[in-house]
Amino acid sequence: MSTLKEKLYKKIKEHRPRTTKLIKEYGDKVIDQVTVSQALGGMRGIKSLVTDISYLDPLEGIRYRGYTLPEVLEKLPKSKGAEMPYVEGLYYLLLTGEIPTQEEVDDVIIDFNNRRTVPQYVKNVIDAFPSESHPMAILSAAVMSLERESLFNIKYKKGMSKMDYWDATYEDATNLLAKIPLIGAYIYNKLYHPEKGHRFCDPTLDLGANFAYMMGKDKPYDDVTRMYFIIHADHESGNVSAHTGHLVASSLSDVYYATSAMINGLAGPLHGLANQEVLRWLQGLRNKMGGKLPSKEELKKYVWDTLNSGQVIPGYGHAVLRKTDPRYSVQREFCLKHLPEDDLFKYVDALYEVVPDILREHGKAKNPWPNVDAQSGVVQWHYGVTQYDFYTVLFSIGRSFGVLSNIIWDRALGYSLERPKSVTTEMLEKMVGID
Ligand code: NMX
Ligand code: MLT
Repeated sequence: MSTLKEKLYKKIKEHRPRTTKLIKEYGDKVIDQVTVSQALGGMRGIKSLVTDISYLDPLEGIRYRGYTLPEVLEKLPKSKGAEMPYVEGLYYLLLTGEIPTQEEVDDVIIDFNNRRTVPQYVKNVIDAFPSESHPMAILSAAVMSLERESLFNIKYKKGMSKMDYWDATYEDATNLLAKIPLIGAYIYNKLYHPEKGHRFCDPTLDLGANFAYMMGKDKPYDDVTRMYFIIHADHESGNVSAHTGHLVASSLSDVYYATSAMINGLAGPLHGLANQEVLRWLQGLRNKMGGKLPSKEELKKYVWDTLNSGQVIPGYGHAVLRKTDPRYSVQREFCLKHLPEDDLFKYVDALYEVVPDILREHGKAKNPWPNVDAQSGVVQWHYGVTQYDFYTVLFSIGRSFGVLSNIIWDRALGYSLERPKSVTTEMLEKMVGID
């Protein structure tokens, strides 16, 4: 058993009695109530999911296992000369709640390297897609095609004990996490650089550096990759992608079904696809300006024109956050250090000066501040990943780390099949006294 798996098992055994006690002794305690607006309005804010992997405070932003993003980036081990930590170290933190030592991360890196093979049939599935297909559709299908590898399914058919579900799920999840960056790079090269062909992975490199290598990108794209995957990994459990992954896995569908479903949820423009929408919108602005930096008045007009035509401002607003997203700030810091003169970065910075006030004046969005997606495309664009359809694939790879860590813990704690109750409109009317 690997050091990570051993530590995880220890944590699982320690944690199980806490969940059992809560259900047995406090099962009837009320922790929230549901209003009509919540039932009709996307269940916003209802406390009905439990996760220990991350927590989102509306004013502070995300914490992974109690650590803020700046703390995570500072504390996790890094390779020599790197600015950003190993993604493998993040997996250790999300699963165990502990910051790993260099030795513990090295162990995870070796384990990931041993699992880094993408079967030919997955490449055939990717190659069979027409080249105009959206990379998210290809990614979802490629992950789905791997389903036949599920150890959970093989063991389930043989009559595995519930107490062992986490183990087979851990194996499936770690296999998928080791492979999904390779799948992403394969899709990128197939769609956008078929003339260059595909690179095999380099076993001497960690996940972030190997992804950069397979994408054909030089330094500091390895750090961009690490930063990108780490900041996108988790955002507690109620967001569409994390919730979809959890929901599908709750029926004991294996991690391949659950991850493919999570990818499909992330592909919507109100969720992960917003990062590509931001770039499309910024390009629209740049074209309008003929490449020059717009004045404040020109920017305001562009923002108002977008709102007045009934569209949302992509990269702004949030269902939970009520401040600037710390994921935006982490990327902004990176841009200030590495690409302060980048044109698009200047556009994004200038928009930050005008959009919040306009959204306040517009009076609809509860949160006028930028979210993660307002900055993320700019960094990719700067390093030559200008095919913005691909940005949500990068988000998906990062998000897989959080979603799969959650699903392993769901299995370990025996979380139930998810099945909330619905009512009809007529019932709702009766409940509030409408005849
Ligand atoms: N631009 C214009 N209108 C907005 C915006 C925005 N950026 N954000 C919210 N609103 C509107 C929203 O459409 C709704 O209008 P209506 O009453 O006509 O339906 C109203 O403000 C109230 O919405 P909220 O309660 O503030 O936001 P909600 O929780 O429903 O939705 C988002 C959250 C993120 C879907 C929403 O803010 C949005 O559409 N933002 C733009 C898209 C985006 O950046 N999504 C990425 C989110 C982060 N991620 O990566 O997933
Ligand atoms: C996310 O990262 O999932 C988004 O910010 C959306 C959310 O948290 O609702």
